[in-house]
Amino acid sequence: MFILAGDVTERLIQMNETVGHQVIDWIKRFLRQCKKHNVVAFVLLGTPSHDWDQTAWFVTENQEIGCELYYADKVSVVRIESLKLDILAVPDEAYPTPELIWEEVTRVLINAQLTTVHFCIMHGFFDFQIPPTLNLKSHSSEKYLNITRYLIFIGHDHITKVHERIIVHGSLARLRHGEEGPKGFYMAMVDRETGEYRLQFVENHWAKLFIQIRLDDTLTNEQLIQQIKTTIQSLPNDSWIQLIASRDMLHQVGMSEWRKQHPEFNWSFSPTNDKRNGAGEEYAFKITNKSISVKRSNVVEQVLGRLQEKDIHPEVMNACKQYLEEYVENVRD
Ligand SMILES: [Mn+2]
Repeated sequence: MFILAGDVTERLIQMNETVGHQVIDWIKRFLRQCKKHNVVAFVLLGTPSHDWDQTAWFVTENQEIGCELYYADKVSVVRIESLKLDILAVPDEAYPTPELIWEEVTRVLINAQLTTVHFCIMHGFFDFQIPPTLNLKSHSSEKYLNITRYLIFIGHDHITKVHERIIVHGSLARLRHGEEGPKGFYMAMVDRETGEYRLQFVENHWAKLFIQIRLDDTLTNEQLIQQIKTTIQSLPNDSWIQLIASRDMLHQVGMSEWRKQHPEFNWSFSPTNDKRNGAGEEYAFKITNKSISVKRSNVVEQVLGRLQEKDIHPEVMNACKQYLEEYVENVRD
């Protein structure tokens, strides 16, 4: 089975963009390879502001290709008959809090008449992934481990971590500074009798490099320039380099000169008093903007949610709900 645990794309893609064509072409090639090698494909919806439901392209493209594809865009138990596996799928932000998501998990397990599943495929953060100082809400690793016979795969975090039987696979490529760890994917082999498993991390050696250079303030100007030159000399083109130092030092080493002399790299300069430095880990968690895509399945809930904030009489609300539902049912796509 080949698992894509959410965030296949990182933004909304317009149909007239070249990258849009490339993504659809990639999806087709991926599905054809799965079909050819008789591999089950499992695709989970990730963060709404990254995937924007574009992952549904897999389903549309697969209508002609016909590989064994499972697409999960809600909290659900997915039964894979060909492999005799029960999978719990948990997309990102399926409900406003991890507690409500867990309630839904218990509900879908009861409906499926199950107390455990073989694997969980999830998107979001577990408790052990969040720095304790941040006090952010997250999935309980204990609860999910208790209902999982084999392994849990969770997407969202760019950096890979393994905690007990939970595999945070991380991203395939590097996306920003402060995340210099290896990027790639995992191969997992599970003995279905004993539950014993073997994990192999396959590093993507083509992942673009993001290198931070902290300038040592005890060095002379010439030594600093030498420090930068030594670090960048073996880097592949199109690497991202960030110099971190006080504003004065950054001026001394000549920011625009580096850009001019080495246009093969992407340069950025970060003064040490910039809050984003040194707190890279915390910064990564402070994304509070929420994006949603309005669609037939959620438009009533979204409009009523807005109206509820406006202190409208319950009878009027009920009438609105009824009219909206009727309208959505009758309107054409
Ligand atoms: Mn995500």
